[in-house]
Amino acid sequence: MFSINSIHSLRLKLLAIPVLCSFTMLTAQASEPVRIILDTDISNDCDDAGALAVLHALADQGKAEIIAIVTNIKCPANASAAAVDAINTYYGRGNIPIGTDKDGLKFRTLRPSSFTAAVRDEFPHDTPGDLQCPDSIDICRKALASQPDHSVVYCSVGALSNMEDLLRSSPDQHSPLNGKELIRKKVRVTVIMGGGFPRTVSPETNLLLDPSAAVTITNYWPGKIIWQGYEVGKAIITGAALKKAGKDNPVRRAYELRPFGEGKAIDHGKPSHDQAAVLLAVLGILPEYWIEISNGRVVIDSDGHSQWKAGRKKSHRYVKIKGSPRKLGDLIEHLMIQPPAATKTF
Ligand SMILES: [Ca+2]
Ligand SMILES: [Ca+2]
Repeated sequence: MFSINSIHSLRLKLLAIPVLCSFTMLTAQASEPVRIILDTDISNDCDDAGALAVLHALADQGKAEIIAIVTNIKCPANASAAAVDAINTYYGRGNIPIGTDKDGLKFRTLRPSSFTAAVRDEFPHDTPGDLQCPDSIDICRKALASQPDHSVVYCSVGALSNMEDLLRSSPDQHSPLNGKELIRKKVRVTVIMGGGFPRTVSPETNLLLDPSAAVTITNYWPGKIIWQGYEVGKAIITGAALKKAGKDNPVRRAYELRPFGEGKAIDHGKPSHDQAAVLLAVLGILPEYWIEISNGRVVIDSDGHSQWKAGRKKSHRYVKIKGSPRKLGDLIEHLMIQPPAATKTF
């Protein structure tokens, strides 16, 4: 026999089941790692190496899954992909697909990197020279095609050349979709470290490396883009904490070798453009760290100048740091010096 009270209680329990189920589903969704493609110009600056350290630490926490890494620079030492693989291998993820842009930045002569060749030569990996690696676009298309719809975060921390080539790519063995269709179907959000906001006086490096690609991306890349201007990373100084990291850490080595100011980047740290972009890509625009500016769009001119135009229809946003940049700096350094969770795999 059920009393009125027990029937009422049973009804409440039955009502609670779907609520519990949907909460569990939400929790499962929230804890799913962010599938990320990193597009890096690792060669000149070592914040790209720092960004890889942050990304691997977030992957160790189960927050990110690195599905591919592509480089967008013609590293004079031909060693950008090998340096990336040495870092991946250190963190136990030496089998992440890596692609290179064969004609990357053909318009500019770049200085030799202070660290890519050393990282290639001093640390274990199994990647050949950049010219022998698979092409960035092939790697990107394959990675995107293999992922669930609207699941990938594309994070760019260098020139936008690969993005332009991907956008203009044709159907291939990986997907019957063209580049724009494939991006629209698979990419959930794009994070771009580039430009400066609300406007730049002189062009920012990543846009200046390939201004026509930057113009194309800002006009035609589909979906939501979070822009992070140079003023953000410039305010966040990190890297000195790598003195506490092991000597077998290739990211520490990059900071030991890369000149900054009077000495090296590891002495007192340096700006953290690329690490900040990776944080945004994996953790999103967390309100304790960021102010989000929306309801407008980014406009880039052919000289590489950028500005924010309010009130224009486009799924663009840009971010400003909320409060002290040190909060972000502490989080980045904490992640940069985490030892790998896994053992080395090639
Ligand atoms: Ca490898
Ligand atoms: Ca970079």
